[in-house]
Amino acid sequence: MSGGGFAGLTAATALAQRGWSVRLHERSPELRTEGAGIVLWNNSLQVIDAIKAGPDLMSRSMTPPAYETRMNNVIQSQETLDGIRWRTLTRPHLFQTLLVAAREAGVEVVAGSEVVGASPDGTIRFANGDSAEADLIIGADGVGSAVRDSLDIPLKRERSRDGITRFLVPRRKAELQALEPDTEWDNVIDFWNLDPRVLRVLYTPANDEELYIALMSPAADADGSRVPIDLDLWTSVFPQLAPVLEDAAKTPGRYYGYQTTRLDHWTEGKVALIGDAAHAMCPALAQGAGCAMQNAWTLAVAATEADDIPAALIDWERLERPYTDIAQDRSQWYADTREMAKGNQFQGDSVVTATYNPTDPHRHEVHA
Ligand code: FAD
Ligand code: 5PR
Repeated sequence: MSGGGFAGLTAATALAQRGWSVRLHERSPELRTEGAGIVLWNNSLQVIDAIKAGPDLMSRSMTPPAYETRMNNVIQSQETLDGIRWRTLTRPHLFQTLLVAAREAGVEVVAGSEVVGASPDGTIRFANGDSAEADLIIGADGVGSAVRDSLDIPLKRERSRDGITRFLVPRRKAELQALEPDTEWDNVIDFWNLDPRVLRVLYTPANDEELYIALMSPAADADGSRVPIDLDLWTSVFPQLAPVLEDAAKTPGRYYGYQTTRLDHWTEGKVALIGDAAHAMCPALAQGAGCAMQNAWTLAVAATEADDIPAALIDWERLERPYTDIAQDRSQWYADTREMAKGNQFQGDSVVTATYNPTDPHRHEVHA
């Protein structure tokens, strides 16, 4: 296994729990996560339950009362997402939850170990010159995947015009309440401004103490995408968020551009790619990690049941890929059009992946 992010930790845990002996190689000297907050939907929450990490995840996460969308501070929609399971949390909490599950399952984690490539026959190669043989090799090494690049799989990459800077800051609910008493500050609130200037703040409470805020601007807007953030600019557009923007301005931050990568195929011989290595996507539907975990789980199940690993991997991609493709396509469309600013986004094709249950053994049965 190459890569100890959300994809790699989930696959390693699910395999080890099924009796595999799993070694996970992580390039960084220690296992940790970058970024601030995250939203998970039913598809990944089912996986969390299935690897027995549910209680840990639930202990420090929340389901906000509604997903609210505003344009120029006018409410467009307040979606209560009835019947859809979703949780907001911090990335460090998700990461710790998965790391504990991996350790309990007996995964051997090797930090400071860089993978440089793999071959379809089941050989994995390391930067220190070593190599090893395995029944199954998983490339979960992120958007810059060395495993993927070593296989020369045709790849299409699309970069979007917008990008985002993400922060984890204290909630400061009482101060926000004082500035705007009629607002439900436990909601996710997606504050859009398109005119005269494209600037957006996605406000996502992650638990009672921590708030995730994502500040979006076009990459071409030098002041909007500057880090540390231009506090005067952001508070002039979003005065009701001043207390939390002040905290964000004290953090260095990093501006991330959006990108989508699509591979011709996700598997070759005994090698499979999952997560951003296989299918990086724009964040609009909050499904990058969700799809990573869903594919990690279904891969572990398919490989365990397989007589012939290469054939089983091809079958796995054929059955599972449509749920990722639709999330990539919808997220890309939202990034291109900024249509999310109109609200009422969680319907139809936009919730196909969110409501999927990858742990249901009967999920691919055709119902007459
Ligand atoms: P990564 O997290 O990139 O992990 C890859 C790991 O592999 C890293 O630890 C890296 O150090 C290691 N590695 C890399 N190269 C090597 C090598 N050669 N050898 C060994 N190890 C290596 N998703 C959601 O589901 N919900 C959200 O709300 C959400 N919000 C997002 C917001 C933004 C702004 C962005 C940019 C993304 C968001 N995502 C979200 C997407 C999500 O963060 C990613 O899809 C997810 O983290 C991918 O996980 P991964 O394990 O595939 O890759
Ligand atoms: N949802 C989440 C998110 O972090 C972003 C988006 C949607 C959880 C961006 O950071 O639409 O861009 C989005």
